[in-house]
Amino acid sequence: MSDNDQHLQTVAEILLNAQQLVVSTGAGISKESGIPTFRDAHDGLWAQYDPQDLATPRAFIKDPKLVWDWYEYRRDLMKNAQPNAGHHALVQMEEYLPNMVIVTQNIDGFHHLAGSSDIICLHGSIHRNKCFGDCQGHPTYIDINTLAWDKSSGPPLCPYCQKAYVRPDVVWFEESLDSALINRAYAVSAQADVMLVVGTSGVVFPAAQLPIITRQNGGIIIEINPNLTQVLALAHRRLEGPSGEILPRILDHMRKLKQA
Ligand code: BV8
Repeated sequence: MSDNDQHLQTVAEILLNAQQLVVSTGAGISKESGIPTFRDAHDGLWAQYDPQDLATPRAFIKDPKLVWDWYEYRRDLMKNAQPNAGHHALVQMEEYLPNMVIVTQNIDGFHHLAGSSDIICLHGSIHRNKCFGDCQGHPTYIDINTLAWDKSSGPPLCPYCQKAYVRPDVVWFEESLDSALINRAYAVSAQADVMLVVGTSGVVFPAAQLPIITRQNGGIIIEINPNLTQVLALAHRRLEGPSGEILPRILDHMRKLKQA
């Protein structure tokens, strides 16, 4: 068995012994679905912008069309993409583990699409839209497919208040996360005896706090990433490479260990 295989088998053993596994995922797990990561240089028009300058309320107020078109471009990418072998491996791992929660920073909905059972989506969903003015007295989410507007002008007006624009139901920088979601993420991270950190640069808070919490409570941190990240200092073990390859190989070892 190669070193690498030995390492994967050891990780598989650690996961099989986990009483509470948390899998914290970032944009990297969707890279092999063809979705650029948050900090990849986007193609064409978007290569000139820093996503961090577009994903804020101020950017939307300043130029609603620019921000809206950026999300329409990303929605298009995601509409034509599918979960990859990494997402599917996480679904199949569930049958070997008593408790497994996925906490994702991603807004693409791929963990749901793949069939994972317990997912905390910290930053919302690009597939949902709501009123920027947060007007009340009606369902929160607005189905833009039911609206008629000049799409070349940018976002539609909220059909309820007719004052504010419709915006994506995602958490922008300088916006607070849903307290129930982040509090549950903190709680499961504190209880986790193992956390698998997959495809995140680990720079955005409060998501980046989760492996710190697990480690502070004595949990084991295992990172999967082709590159070095802020998570490195926290990781007890690191598997270098694309998650779409590594996660299915870990699953294979889990299966073999269970059959032995
Ligand atoms: C908050 C949704 C309280 C939108 C996102 C000053 C003022 C205000 C706030 C702050 C401030 N300074 C700091 C903050 C806090 C701020 C923050 O953390 N900033 C950072 C930049 C320092 N956080 C916030 O603002 C949060 N809210 O703090 O509220 C508050 C309230 C009011 C005022 C003050 C504070 C909200 C953060 C959420 C922002 N929304 N997304 C959208 O997507 O459009 S963040 C977005 O970026 C993602 O969701 C994700 O969280 C992050 C990107 O990170 P990654 O997923 O890690 O992606 P990245 O591209 O960085 O890395 C990809 C990785 O994949 C790489 O490591 C790569 O090597 C790897 N990879 C590549 N290929 C593969 C792979 N891995 C595996 N397999 C492969 N094949």
